[in-house]
Amino acid sequence: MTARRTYDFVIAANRLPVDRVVTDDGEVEWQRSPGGLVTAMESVMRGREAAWVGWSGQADEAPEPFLENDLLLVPIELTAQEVASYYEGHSNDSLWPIYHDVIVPATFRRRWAAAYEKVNRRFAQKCAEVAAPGATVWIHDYQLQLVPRMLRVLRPDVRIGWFNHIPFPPVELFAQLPMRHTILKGLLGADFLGFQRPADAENFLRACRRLLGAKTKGDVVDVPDTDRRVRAAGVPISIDAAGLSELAQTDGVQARAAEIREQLGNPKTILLGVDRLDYTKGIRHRMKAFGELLTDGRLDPADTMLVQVASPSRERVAAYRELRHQVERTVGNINGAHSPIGSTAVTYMHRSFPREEMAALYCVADVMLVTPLRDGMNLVAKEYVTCHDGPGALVLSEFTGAANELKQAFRCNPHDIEALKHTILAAIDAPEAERTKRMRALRRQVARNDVQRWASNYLDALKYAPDKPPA
Ligand code: GDG
Repeated sequence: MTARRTYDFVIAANRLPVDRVVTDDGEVEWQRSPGGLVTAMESVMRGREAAWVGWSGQADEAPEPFLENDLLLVPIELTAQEVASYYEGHSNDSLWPIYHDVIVPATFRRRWAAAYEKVNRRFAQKCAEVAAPGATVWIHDYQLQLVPRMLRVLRPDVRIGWFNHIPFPPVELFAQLPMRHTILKGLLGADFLGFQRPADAENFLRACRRLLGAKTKGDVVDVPDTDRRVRAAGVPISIDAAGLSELAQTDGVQARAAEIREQLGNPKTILLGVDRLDYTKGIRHRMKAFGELLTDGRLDPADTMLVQVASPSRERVAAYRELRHQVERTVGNINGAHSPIGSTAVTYMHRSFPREEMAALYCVADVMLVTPLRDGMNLVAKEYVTCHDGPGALVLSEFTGAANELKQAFRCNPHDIEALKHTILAAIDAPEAERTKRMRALRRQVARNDVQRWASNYLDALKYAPDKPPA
């Protein structure tokens, strides 16, 4: 059917923006997943012929390309073994730890690396098939770092951009990767490389100088042995602030927020954590600080409680299973030691919730705890300040990309437990006027720099990247 048509705007990401659901009568349906990337793309794809290349999330299954609201979805097939080697192995057990400060040790396996190359080639070939002459192809994230170069070889006519959702590590860590040269050369196939922070782009430029001997001038690299130049710069991602703020203000969400407060027993202070259950998110450090504040008697479990949403993530990777045990043991210990009869000091939920429920939780939280040890951006911080209308407080780790922009947050170093305790208390105890003022400034910051702005900034940077100066 549509397979032979080509498109002037192509997105490639590990996952398609849809989830497979089986209806009650056994039919397979695809539901649009509500992520921020999809929303951002909707605004830039409007009025364009666009295709999205990605994996469906099901191993050994490759549905034919299908249309979803004018967007052609092009599934990439992955075998169960490729899911284990390309995705869980090389992407999430080799690259992810290296790109996040080696919080847990990285594991390298040659067959994982080989599968990563093979799957990247499959993505590149599919992009080459669906891209129209002179198309723009926007590739996303650490799973697809070899695609830019592979695609350039197949289709030198297309404009290629890549955006990294996670940090880019300092060269001292990056250099551990057996595939380090291949990755740098792979990325240099693009015209423009976008990162969450300028510091990530600088790490990339330094790696090009040190490991490839490339020359750089400002934020532009001369690609060795070619006459090409590639720009690398920070373009911080954001959220659909207007859409989320509208959702948070609906009667349904407001009523649910009041109901949650009631169900929690109307405590004076509700602290909230929302994370994928990932060792980068600093959940254990947060729990430790909260537990000690209760033990020290500086917080009273009768009027302060912590709600922690930990959405299930990468459960087949050993480090994630271990983290789950540790977090659940800690929650059990805190609750065993401190929960009053009829309530719990920590309400822990290891499951996912609909967007409306997340918005209600953000509305009800007096203090939001965002304490990652390393995080590319952290959208949860931006979602909280957008939803919470009133005197809230955001405790934000300095090791998130978001800390670069959200200057009115209560900033913390999660490794320093004593200081973290201090910051949590400061956020709880700050005068209402100060909390209101800080939150207003934060909300304004996110509203001005929303995901639509991110996407258009990115695409402008790609259009005017140095190989092609402004007309
Ligand atoms: C990567 C980078 C970067 C979570 N639980 C539920 C749920 N969520 C939503 C949140 C938020 C998103 O998932 C998580 O985004 P984060 O940015 O916090 O973190 P990662 O998943 O690690 O994302 C990160 C991001 O890419 C974007 O570039 O910021 O640094 O690691 O939107 O709300 N949503 C729903 N139910 C849940 O239970 N509906």
